[in-house]
Amino acid sequence: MTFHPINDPPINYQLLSDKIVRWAEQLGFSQVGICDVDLSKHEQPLLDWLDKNYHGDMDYMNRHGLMRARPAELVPGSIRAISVRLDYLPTNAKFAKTLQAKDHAYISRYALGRDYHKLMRKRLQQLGSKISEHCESLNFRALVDSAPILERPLAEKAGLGWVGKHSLLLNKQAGSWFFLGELLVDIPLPLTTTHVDKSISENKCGECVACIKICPTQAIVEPYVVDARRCISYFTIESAAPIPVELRPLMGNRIYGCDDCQLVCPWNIYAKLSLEKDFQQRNNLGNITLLELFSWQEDYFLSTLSGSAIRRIGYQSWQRNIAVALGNAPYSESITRALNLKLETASVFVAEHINWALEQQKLNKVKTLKAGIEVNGELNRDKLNQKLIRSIEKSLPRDA
Ligand code: B12
Ligand code: SF4
Ligand code: SF4
Repeated sequence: MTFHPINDPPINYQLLSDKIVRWAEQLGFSQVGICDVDLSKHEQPLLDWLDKNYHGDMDYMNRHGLMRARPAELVPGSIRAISVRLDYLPTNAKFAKTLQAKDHAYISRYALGRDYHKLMRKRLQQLGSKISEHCESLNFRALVDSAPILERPLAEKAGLGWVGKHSLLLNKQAGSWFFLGELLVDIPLPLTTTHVDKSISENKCGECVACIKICPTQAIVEPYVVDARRCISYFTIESAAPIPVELRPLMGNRIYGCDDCQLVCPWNIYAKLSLEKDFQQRNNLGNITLLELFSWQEDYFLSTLSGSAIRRIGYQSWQRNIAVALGNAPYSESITRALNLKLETASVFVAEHINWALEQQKLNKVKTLKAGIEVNGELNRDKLNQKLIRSIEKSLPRDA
């Protein structure tokens, strides 16, 4: 128990901490934990990652330097992080079905519904306000994704799971289909990791390397380390640059993010479906053809995707991604027609990707005429994709 100056009643932090866990659950978070903010052991790995330029053109990763590993520099006075996770897997994810249908768009399942940032930040703010009612002197800041802070190491410290070899946080009871967020606070809450089952944050990857092997672009360059520049999630979402030509065929039909390394992970057998209405698919985005999406005009793109995270990449990147996926689709006259039509109005940036796609379509046509002929290592790519699809159908039948 800690005693505050003269007129303030003493605050029982243990009791407060128990209440925080309850409030967080009432707010809909899947799990909550509390940790200190010492991430010093992550400073060197972070510097190494930046030194190797693995962040590509995500300048914001470099801008704040070591602040990412020093939450108390980001929000002076912070001594604890209340770390939360929120399951996002929608019902009827249809992973295998969509990856199999090459004329359909594969959109990362976290992005089929509403943008998670707003929802989570609002709830974290509510949690902070609730704590303030019981602790007037509290200073807090709610963070979700965008702030320069290492969220996975914090969540691991708070007992929400362990960092897997794909670098994502995994949880024994919930797999990895969840978002992370945190509230930095300046009160000495007791650490939850001292009384929760420590085995939760113990690394349980063992000898498994399934995620490293299945990654279509070999972006997991060593266990726990992702070279973002090779990650489909990076070049379809984060980067506004042209997609490197050698990586285009490897994208397949993935037009926004990628879930492959999580799809082969055995721990996702235990993943829970999200209870959030906001994370269920909207606008039929989980089952839509590439051609339909390619026909969207900019104003339609902006209005239809209002409230979705996808909108933030902008119309140019959106068209860039779909053009590449159309190039990867089996030859069809309607595809070449649509690509040629769009060429008339496309920007120079998008036109370059459309021209690439038209060339690919030509090659794909030859391939259909001479069955079995290989285009740009396609047989190997197909084998990997088929392996992934079989693994999903076998291990994740509910979500296949
Ligand atoms: C930049 C970023 C990306 C980049 C870079 C990814 C990366 N691996 O760093 C790109 C665009 C590629 C990306 C992709 C995705 N992202 Co992202 N991303 C981030 C962001 C903003 C920062 C991550 C970061 O700091 N990276 C820098 C590296 C150095 O940090 P780190 O990976 O945490 O590294 C630490 C550990 O790996 C550890 N470590 C290093 N070596 C070793 C060795 C051992 C033995 C051990 C135990 C640990 C260890 O130390 C490192 C340094 O501290 C976070 C949000 C945030 N603020 O944290 C979301 C975040 C990590 N992303 C998230 C998601 C969902 C994704 C995608 C799944 C989205 C998608 N479906 O397309 C993919 C997954 C790709 C993948 N396998 O990582 C979630 C992850 C949730 C979870 N369950 O873990 C986060 C936390 C966002 C959120 N708020 O929910 N992302
Ligand atoms: S998200 Fe896809 S591209 Fe990125 S590391 Fe995972 S499997 Fe590889
Ligand atoms: S696929 Fe295997 S190695 Fe990769 S994160 Fe999952 S358990 Fe760990």
